[in-house]
Amino acid sequence: MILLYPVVNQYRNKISLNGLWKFAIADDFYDVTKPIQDYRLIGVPSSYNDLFTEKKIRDHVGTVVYENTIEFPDSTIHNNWFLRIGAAGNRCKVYLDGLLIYTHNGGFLPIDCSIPRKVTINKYRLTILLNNRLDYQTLPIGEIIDDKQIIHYDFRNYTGIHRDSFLYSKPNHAIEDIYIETNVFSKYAEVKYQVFCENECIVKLFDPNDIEIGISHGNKGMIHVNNPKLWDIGKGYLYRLEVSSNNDLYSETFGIRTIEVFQNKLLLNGREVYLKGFGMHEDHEIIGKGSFTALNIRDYNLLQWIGANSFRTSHYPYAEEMYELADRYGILVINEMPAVGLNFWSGRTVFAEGVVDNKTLEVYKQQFLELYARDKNHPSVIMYSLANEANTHEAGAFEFFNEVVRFARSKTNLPLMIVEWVGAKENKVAQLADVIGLNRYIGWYSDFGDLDIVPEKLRTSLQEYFDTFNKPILLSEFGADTLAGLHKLPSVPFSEEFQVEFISKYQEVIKDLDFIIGEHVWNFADFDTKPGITRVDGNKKGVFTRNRQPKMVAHILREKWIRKS
Ligand code: GCB
Repeated sequence: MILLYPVVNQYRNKISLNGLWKFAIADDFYDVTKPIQDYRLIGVPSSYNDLFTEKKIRDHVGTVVYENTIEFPDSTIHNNWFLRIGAAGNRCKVYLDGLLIYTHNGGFLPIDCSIPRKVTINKYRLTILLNNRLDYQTLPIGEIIDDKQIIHYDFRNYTGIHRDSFLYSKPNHAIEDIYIETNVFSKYAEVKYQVFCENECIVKLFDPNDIEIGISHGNKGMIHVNNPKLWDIGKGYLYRLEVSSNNDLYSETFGIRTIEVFQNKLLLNGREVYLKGFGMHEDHEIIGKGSFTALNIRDYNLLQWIGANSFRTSHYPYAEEMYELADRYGILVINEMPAVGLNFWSGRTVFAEGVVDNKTLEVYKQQFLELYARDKNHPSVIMYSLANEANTHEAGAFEFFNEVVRFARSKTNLPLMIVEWVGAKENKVAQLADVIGLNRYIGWYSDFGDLDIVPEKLRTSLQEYFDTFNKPILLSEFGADTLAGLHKLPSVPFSEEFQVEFISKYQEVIKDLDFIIGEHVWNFADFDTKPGITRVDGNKKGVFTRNRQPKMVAHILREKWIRKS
């Protein structure tokens, strides 16, 4: 699995495919051999759902088609060209002049495939079929019942070409992949690397000021760094390995830092760190899950303003650019797999043959491989979250998660977290994780509106987890739906005052519990969901509005979090 990000240099090129495409709702018998008929214009990147005015497009379940013409400059006839789409949901088939060249399952990880070219032709019809159906062999999982898509999680099943898309080229015998591992000692660090390339490479190391500080010959080696500048919260010190062969060049940035879980604490560079931040979503008006740098920058500026040091990519891997920004801003990222919806919120069993079973597990492993391949060198990624609110009290859950943890552990040394909703006593899997994520909504989904009950119930539920599993706990979700601008004195649920009281109550409880390694408020911003009687225009638990403006609680959090840094 190779997913180095496309770059331009003297040996490599890329051509953006962002912008106008042709689009149509299709069916499963769509004829790709003919150019698209009756199409509409569409913008990439973006979800398609909220761009048009018809419900039948917004709510379409099944296949849609995107089409574009691609053309290569004459001078590049001998290069090897590839297609890279940051993400397109959910299942994807890529055709070139009507011929299938690639299929991909997974709406949150890159589509990356080589473009077979004919010497005499330089212009091709690129057709992308996307199928947004979710079933037991997709992540998130879903069910189709009576032709209706049923999802068991709380965000929109937005569909489209969501992230930046390129054609990019690599030379023959290219530098295919670079693995970097750092070890920190008291006065120096070791930078170990492995390059995957058929040719012999030279590796140069540059410090955060871009000054060359080391060189090594060979595809596997180590470079010493004296007095390294450690990557840290708010200090996005990035080193750069410049790898070159006789016909290729690739620069990979990385940070020097350590992460470990030790005696129920999370340590960054040997120092205890308390996580302050949010579960987030990729979600905006109009563009849905489309990723845009300017909007991402706004989110990072708000994270900095409020004094957050971390976030969880709930409930799926985000666009690559988000991790690049996190590296630079010095923000800690908990990278979550799209394993959400593994819960029917009823008595029905999830972990069973024909439901979430070995086939689902294979899909999971493939997506974890892709996630790890894509994100392995980002210093901002400090932990992997393997699932959100699965039915971990079921007997079959143990077998599934045992294998998931074994597999993830065989790839990464980073701490592994599983985010839980069930109580400690019935949980069958929490002992497998290094960190337990707990989502708690006492005073909201239970004991609605009663904040007096929160201290005792919350403390008991957290303490029970710690006593049972002896693992550090991240309070990974807590929050209350809040209508921006609704003020009530005394407070009532949905008012801004209630959100302040709710969040403050939780903070008061956890401040005395030293096994709690952090607090992630649910959610960073309001976001859209499937329609439902508990959702008026989406989920309103945001500390910021969907338009990224602060609710009252944002100012309160800012005061506390900045003081606590
Ligand atoms: C949860 C889920 C999250 C929901 C949230 C809510 O426990 O993990 O996806 O959005 O609750 O607001 O209901």
